[in-house]
Amino acid sequence: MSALQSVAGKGHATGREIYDVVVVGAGFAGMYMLHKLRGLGLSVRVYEQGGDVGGTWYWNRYPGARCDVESMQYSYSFSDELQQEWDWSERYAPQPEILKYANHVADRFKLRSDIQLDTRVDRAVFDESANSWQVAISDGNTVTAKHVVLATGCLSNARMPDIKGLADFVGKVYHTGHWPHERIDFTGQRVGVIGTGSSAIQSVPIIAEEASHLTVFQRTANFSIPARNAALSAEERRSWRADYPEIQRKAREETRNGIFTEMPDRGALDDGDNERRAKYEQRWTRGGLTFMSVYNNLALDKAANDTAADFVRHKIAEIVKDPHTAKLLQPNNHPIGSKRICIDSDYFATFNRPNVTLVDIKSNPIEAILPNAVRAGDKDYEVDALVLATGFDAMTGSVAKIDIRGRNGQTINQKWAEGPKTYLGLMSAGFPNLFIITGPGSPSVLSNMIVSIEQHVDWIADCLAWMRDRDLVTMEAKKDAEDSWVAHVNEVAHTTLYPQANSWYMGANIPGKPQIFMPYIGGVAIYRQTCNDVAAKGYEGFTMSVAERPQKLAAS
Ligand code: N01
Repeated sequence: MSALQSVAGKGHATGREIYDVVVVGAGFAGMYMLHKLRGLGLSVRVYEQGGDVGGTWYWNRYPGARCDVESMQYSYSFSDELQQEWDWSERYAPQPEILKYANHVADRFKLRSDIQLDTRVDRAVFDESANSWQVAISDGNTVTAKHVVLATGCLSNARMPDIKGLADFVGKVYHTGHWPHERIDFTGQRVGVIGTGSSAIQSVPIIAEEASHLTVFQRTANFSIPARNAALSAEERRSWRADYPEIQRKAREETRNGIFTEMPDRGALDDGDNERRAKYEQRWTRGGLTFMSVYNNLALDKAANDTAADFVRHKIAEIVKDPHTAKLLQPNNHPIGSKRICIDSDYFATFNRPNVTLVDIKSNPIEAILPNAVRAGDKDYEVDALVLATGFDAMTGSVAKIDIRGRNGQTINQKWAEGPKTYLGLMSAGFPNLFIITGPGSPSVLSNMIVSIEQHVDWIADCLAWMRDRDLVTMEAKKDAEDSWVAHVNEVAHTTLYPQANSWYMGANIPGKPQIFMPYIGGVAIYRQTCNDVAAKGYEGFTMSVAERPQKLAAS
């Protein structure tokens, strides 16, 4: 019997359970990980902090929340039956429908029996003598697992801003990333929204329809492209489905961002003004994230990027009637796309409404929140409710919340004090048998998350099967392989315009967080090939050890 098969355990934790794998999180990553590992015959326990499955789509219930990747591409590809039977209703699915899909997957693949909801993983400590993890969970139990997979999500740790007086505000305070489950009715209320990222850009138009007055506090103007959301017809769904295998193969193997679209073969400066404008116009009219893939050098060449940025600034000036407001809404301190580009439905037009005010808190920062107002630039803006659309401690935040201790008691937070260090975004040296799905150092947030999640889950499952076949009990990233990968991630990032923005990709939104470009920007196709090559070479760059023998074998 293999080392992995020799451990078993199911059911509710009683303090004595031993699992092959503990998975942290039951979002899209955790659910698929469970499904794959079950297929290998491993015993798996998934712990989920939320009251149900769905991860980011469980928490982000703010008005207007919907995906910015088209629904037909924001779908699992691992089951043809699932793809054929699920009907998305709109081009960009709204949050309730995505959550319904997550629940459908949980039921269809009978995942729930191995998922323990309302349970936080507080601590995971590697026991070097037993080559296993001791995982302490919020119900008071500690379980043992040979492997731990962090499926904790990249944008899961909602960030409350540190603003003086916030605790004294007498009205309701909501965070977009932690929205209540019941519908919030803003009818007749004066509402303040702080932040103008994707979450605000989606929620502002909806809140404006209900509120008696909406005040939007903007520190940084953002680029946003119209979503052009619409109902999906049966014919559109049919035509996607007919070509699904090829569409998905191309998205996985040929694109940078895991989204199937035309591949640009020209740079922005290769076209004359009129031709370029016509192409931008066509993409603006079509809507969506593919605006940025009209040319192949928008992320690389500032002069090329300026042509796209100018186009969008011009559009904002056309839409927004008040010239002062239009000027404030025009982004001017970062290249377009270097912060996550936003996708909206009538965001800019919302500022033409008489009940909406934009306040520039770049020039006049918020001084304090008063019991019934926001004070900025010596002026008090009275509000009855506050919406904090202030984002997340991205990529590392949900890992950092868990007290993870690897070899010699080193914590992951100590190891990552100067920025996350991983090999391929999958493992961190000194933390054997601990995998991260879509971790820092992998394409993750720069890609269609479903594509990246499936790639990581498949790779991890293949790796565990490979280990089992060889009676290997531990796997760990080698420090030199990790150092080279971290340097590579950084080097590739700096060939692009991305590091020029103070973005959450850089950790710049969290005071004191090291400013390192966290995701891998080389693209999903190259990255997948790299991971496959590593596996084909016997997991090059990783150290493995065999069962019942402390000595290590270099698998490579
Ligand atoms: O968060 P953000 P988000 N005082 O960090 C401001 C994904 N997502 O939740 O830019 C005042 O982008 C901050 O200002 P600044 C998507 O990947 C996807 O909107 O730091 N303002 C900024 O304006 C996205 O990128 C979808 O100057 C403060 C805003 O708050 C990511 O999640 C939908 C402040 C935060 O913007 C995060 O988006 C929603 C302070 N103290 C989200 N602190 C879709 O799929 C922060 N801000 C469509």
